[in-house]
Order: sequence, then C-alpha cells, then structure tokens
Amino acid sequence: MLGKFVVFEGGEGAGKTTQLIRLQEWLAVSGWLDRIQSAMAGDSSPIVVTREPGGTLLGKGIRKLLLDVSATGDESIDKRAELLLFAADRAQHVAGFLGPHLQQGALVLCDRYTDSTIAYQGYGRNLDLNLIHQLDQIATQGLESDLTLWLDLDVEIGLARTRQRGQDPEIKVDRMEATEIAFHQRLRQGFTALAQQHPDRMIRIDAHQSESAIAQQIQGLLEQRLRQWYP
Ligand code: T5A
Repeated sequence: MLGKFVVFEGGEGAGKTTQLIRLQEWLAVSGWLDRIQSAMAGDSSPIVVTREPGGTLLGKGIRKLLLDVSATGDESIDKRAELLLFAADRAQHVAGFLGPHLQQGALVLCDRYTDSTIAYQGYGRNLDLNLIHQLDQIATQGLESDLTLWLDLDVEIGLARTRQRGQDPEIKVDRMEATEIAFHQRLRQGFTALAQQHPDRMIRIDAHQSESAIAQQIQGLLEQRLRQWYP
C-alpha cells in the first residue's frame, strides 16, 4: 500500500482517543502534511482518522449492537457471535475505508484494530487464537498496521477513568467496560504478549504518565517513522 497505517491500542480508558486527537492536531501544524500529500496518488486528505468498531455506516450499526447494553435487551451476546460481529465490522472497514485510503497514500490513524480482537476475544474471552487469526485473515485480506502504539495502563486506573466519565449522563459505561475485572487483566496480558511477539510493529507506551508527556513520546516515535517512510 502507498499509505501508512498507524493504530492505537490498549485497555479501557487507556487514553487512546485523547492521544489520537493530540497526534492529529500535532500533525496538522508539523509540516508533515505537505510531504505526505506530495507522495499521494490523488488529492484526497493526507490524514484520515477512524476507529473500530464503527468506522463505516454498517460498522456504526454493529458498534451499537456490540456496545450499547440496551441494544440487545436481556439477551446476552454469545462470545462467538461477538467475535463474528467484530470481524464483520473489520471486513467492511478494510474493504470500504482503510484499503481505499491507504491505496491513495493517506496516513491513516485508527483507534483499535486486530490486536484488540486477540486481546479481548482471545485472551479476555478465551476464544481460540488460531481461529481468531484465520478470521482476521478473511476480514483484513492481510492488511497489517505499519505501527501500533499500545497505551499500557493498570486496568483499575483505566476502568476508574471510564467510570468517572460515565458520571456524565451523556456518556454511558458500555458493555465491555462493565465486564468483570479478571477479563480486563487477561486482555492486558494479551497486549503484553503481542508486544513481545511483534517488537518492530508494536510499541508499548507507559500510559500512567501525564497526557502531555505521552503526547510528546508519541510525537517523537512518529517523527522517527515518518522520516523513514517519507525520506
Ligand atoms: N473491542 C474492540 C473488542 O472487544 N474487540 C475488537 O476487535 C475491537 C476492535 C470499543 C470496545 O470494543 C472492544 C474494546 C472496547 O471495549 P470504545 O468506545 O472504542 O469501545 O472503547 P475504548 O477504545 O476503550 O474507548 P475509551 O474511551 O474507553 O478509552 P480510551 O479512548 O483509551 O480513553 P480516552 O482517551 O477516552 O480517555 C478516557 C478518560 O481518561 C482521561 C480522559 O480525559 C478521559 O476522561 N485521560 C487521562 N487521565 C489522566 N491521565 C492521562 N494520561 C489521561 N489520558 C486520558
């Protein structure tokens, strides 16, 4: 692919969305936009921001089913059905959004991707990792991130942040956030294992630091990669 694909990963409340927005703001004033634009095939936007689940219209509907506790009423979602819904969201996202933007040469910033499925459905829900890998191959058609920034935070601190945010009546605690603590601890182990297996692609960021310290570290890492990608 002509473009580059940067993913933010982590447990609940780790600060991914906060850092993704800060990185987007930094990129807008950093001078990199022109360099990326000049390497592009078309004249569409050089920076694209998206997320999983919910990066497409179909994905928004799937996201509501997956996360809104009221969407399925009293009916609990089976863990295999959950896995397939995340895969369906991803297949649509890759085919209809990520692939086209990357083919144009955009720098794509994405909130969560395949590592979330391995961590949450594999380690968290104890579903078979080989099965998840096969399903991901179908959904992604082999598309991997160029860089994954894993914001690693103590699970209790992350959940406390989401609960605090949940005091805002406009923002509800979602179905995953409401799951037992051991689930969140297992998925953190999943991200730890993934970072060990893919040290070039996946970088651990200590998310216990202040927002601005994390933002500076991420900018430094991205600056290094951008110099390699757009020499
Ligand atoms: N999922 C997803 C799967 O199970 N499998 C999959 O394959 C995929 C793709 C997605 C859910 O779906 C699951 C994972 C998730 O459970 P979501 O709404 O996208 O749902 O959930 P999150 O990505 O977890 O979003 P959150 O908003 O909960 O977490 P963020 O984005 O990591 O955190 P953020 O930036 O919103 O910050 C949370 C709070 O902390 C504060 C912020 O101001 C905010 O209030 N904060 C800090 N406070 C102190 N110090 C810092 N450094 C801070 N940084 C942020």
